[in-house]
Amino acid sequence: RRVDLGPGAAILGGFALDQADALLEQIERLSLLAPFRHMQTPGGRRMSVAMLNAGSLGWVSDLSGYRYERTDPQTGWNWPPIPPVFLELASQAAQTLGFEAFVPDACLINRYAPGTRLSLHQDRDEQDHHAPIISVSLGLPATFLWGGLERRDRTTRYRLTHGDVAVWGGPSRLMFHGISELKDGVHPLTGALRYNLTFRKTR
Ligand code: MD3
Ligand code: FE
Repeated sequence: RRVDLGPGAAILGGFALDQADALLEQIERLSLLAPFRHMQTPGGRRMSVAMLNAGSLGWVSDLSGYRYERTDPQTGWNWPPIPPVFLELASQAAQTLGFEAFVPDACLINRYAPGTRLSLHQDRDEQDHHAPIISVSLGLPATFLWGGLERRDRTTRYRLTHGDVAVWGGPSRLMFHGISELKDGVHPLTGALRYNLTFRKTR
């Protein structure tokens, strides 16, 4: 099941189902090294999404803005490396859309509880806008909002469920997108949580 959203962008339904157990095990392990935290927006608000990073660079938000950092500001340590099972999956998904030799340097893991949302935004903190972003959804389903190149453009809703992988490349790389408030629910593998992994090449 593949849903094409536009040039360079598609949702690959269930692409990660076989690896889901292994991915969740690695998320658990990573969370012991760089705990999930609610970052602050530059405007001083606490994000409802909890985040952790793996890779040589990690996405950080605080009162001074959004950026990629080599170390965890909470501990001063480097972020943990991206687990091989993550890298293999990201590369295979990228290849499906024709992006060869995709090697991300950052993996951002978002954790959603019921009520958590991610408002409409563009991902433009990466220097390399040519490389795609790969995303993997695990646990509870979510409603994904897919807009255009302008914030005011109308949005289309898609459901992202456990095991779905999406590839965002080419002209779709800079489209506005977001996640609606997560609904209550229980997933056999994650309980009342949804996880989303994004793989990025930041430089
Ligand atoms: C379209 N994450 O981490 S995944 C993000 O489910 C983010 O946690 C959401 O948006 C989540 O930045 C949505 C789908 C997604 C991810 C990255 C994209 C769509 C994208 C980058 C460019 C265009
Ligand atoms: Fe995003």
